[in-house]
Amino acid sequence: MSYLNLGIVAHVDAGKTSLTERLLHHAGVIDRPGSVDRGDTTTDTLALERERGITIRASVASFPAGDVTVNVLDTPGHPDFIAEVDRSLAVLDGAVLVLSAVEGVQAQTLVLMRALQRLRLPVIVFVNKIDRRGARPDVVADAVARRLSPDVLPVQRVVAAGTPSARVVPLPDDGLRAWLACESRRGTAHPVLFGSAVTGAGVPELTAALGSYLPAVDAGKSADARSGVVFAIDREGRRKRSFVRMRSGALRVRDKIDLGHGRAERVTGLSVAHRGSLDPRDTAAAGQIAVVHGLSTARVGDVVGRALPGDERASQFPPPSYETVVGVAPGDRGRLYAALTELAEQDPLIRVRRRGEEITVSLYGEVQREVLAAVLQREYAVDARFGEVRTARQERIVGTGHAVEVKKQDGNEFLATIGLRVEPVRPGSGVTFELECERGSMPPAFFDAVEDTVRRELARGSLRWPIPDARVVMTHSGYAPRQSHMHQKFNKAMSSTGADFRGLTPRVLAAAVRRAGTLVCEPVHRFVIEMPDDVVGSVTSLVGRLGGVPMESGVGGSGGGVGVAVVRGEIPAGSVAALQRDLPGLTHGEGVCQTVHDRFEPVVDRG
Ligand SMILES: Nc1nc2c(ncn2[C@@H]2O[C@H](COP(=O)(O)OP(=O)(O)OP(=O)(O)O)[C@@H](O)[C@H]2O)c(=O)[nH]1
Ligand SMILES: [Mg+2]
Repeated sequence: MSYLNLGIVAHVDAGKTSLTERLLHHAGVIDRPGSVDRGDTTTDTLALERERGITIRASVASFPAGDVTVNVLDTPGHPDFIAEVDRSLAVLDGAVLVLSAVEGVQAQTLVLMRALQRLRLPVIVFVNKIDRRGARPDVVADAVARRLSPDVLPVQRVVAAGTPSARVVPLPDDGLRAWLACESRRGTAHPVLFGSAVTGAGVPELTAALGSYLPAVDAGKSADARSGVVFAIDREGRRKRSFVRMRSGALRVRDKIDLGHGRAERVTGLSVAHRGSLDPRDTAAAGQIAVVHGLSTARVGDVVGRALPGDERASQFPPPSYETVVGVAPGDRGRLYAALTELAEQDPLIRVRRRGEEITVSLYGEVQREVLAAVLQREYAVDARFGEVRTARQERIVGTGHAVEVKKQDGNEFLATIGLRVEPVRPGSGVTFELECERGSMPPAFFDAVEDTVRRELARGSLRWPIPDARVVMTHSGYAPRQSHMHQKFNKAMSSTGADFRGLTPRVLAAAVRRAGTLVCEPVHRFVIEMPDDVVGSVTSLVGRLGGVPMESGVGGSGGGVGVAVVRGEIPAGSVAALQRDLPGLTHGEGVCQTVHDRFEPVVDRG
């Protein structure tokens, strides 16, 4: 038996969920393909997904394709839910990147393709919606080659495009297919296929292509050492479920698992994706996705068993650009914080910060805020009020700063000596923690307490804003050994505990960061605006007024329309809402603007 963990990824509304239904239907797993518009698909199961007709959480179903069992992960396309996609990417063997034959290459398509390429994942490009009026499969295939990757090769052509009878015909194989299969499995070239998730055209061909162009994992490795990774967490009722992708070895009910959070826990229940549902099992084998009960301490990214190189992978997508203050009736504040913390555990890119009475959550956008409000209300019965969405900022260390506090000196009330030096590093390189003092000078638990606190404080932004990148060096250490008065018990007042180190670290760190100096940075987005060509002048000056920089302009939209102009450039995230608001008025309602986060840059005073 072999498995293929397959991601279906695309921009919003490209047809991922509809295509997943078609694949399940073609494999005989469901009797008739469900419909997003009727709200009865296999993978959009949340009430909110069915009401809104969009995917919010990734979900898994499985179907047979030849002798391979395909676990298909249908992912959300709305950029507000990119964190879901990110987690799915960590466990894929390959992906189908879906485009619409009408809308073509979108900003989000590029973002996704770049992430897939960075991970060297094998990708099949599927141009969907060939039945829809206005479908231009050839134009879109050219745009794919031009903008996504030159290493693509269409293996079909479409007849009767743009009509309900549109279908696909294989192109003659002039010896290239074997080469393409080989390159595709290595992620270095990508076949382009066409079809329609509504009529089912091209779906049998796509199913066959999964076997030829993507690599499956052999379950034969079950005897090897166990290795798996937690890639999603959710709750069924109040019961926590961990989604684990098994890479080698096996996982069984009653196995004791140590995820590295201080205590081993027992697997109390296990299911695997089987056809359209999750089936209870005793064992999950290499290649399978297991839904595991009993791991109450599990977090996304945890390794089950043996770690492999690359497990420490960083997020493929930028952090949220926005944040908002969340308020509730005073008596509900504790419940709100608990609910948000639980949600953040399911979604590690959602950061919850609490400073005094104020609770802030980070967000990708307005839709995510609406969904969060609905989830809090329905699942936690918390009536939350959200403040204005504002730009999430970060701080960048610019110099070197050092601070030391010695135990029993200068009013240090903690039984701990800590010295920390903070240094700048290249943006994007993360936080590193190193020791310049003797490792043997203190029990390891105290060093761990300092490191954990440093990382938490920097990520939390308890100083002002989160500091994602820094080199932190511990220069001084000291503690009071475990001691007691004669014939008495262990005395906390005379001996250091972890709490002394956790208590003192924030203060030393804050002093070191203050001395190092920081720059406040704001998120900058890349934008693409399509508009009638007679308004380019007024749109570029609007962009300029909002602090943006138009960098490139040309004619023709993604499909090369007549009289359509395109302007690309960069704009501070804080100005995106104003741009979206003012664009229709300047463009006779015809301007379309897409933006994606690019990076954080020091805030410029636009006076
Ligand atoms: N004509 C036509 N419509 C399609 C096709 N595929 C999907 N649609 C329609 O496009 C809309 C979006 O389809 P979904 O399957 O929800 O798209 P999605 O990519 O899963 O959307 P998100 O999960 O929200 O990103 C629905 O109204 C579908 O009926 C197709 O091949 N042809
Ligand atoms: Mg969907």
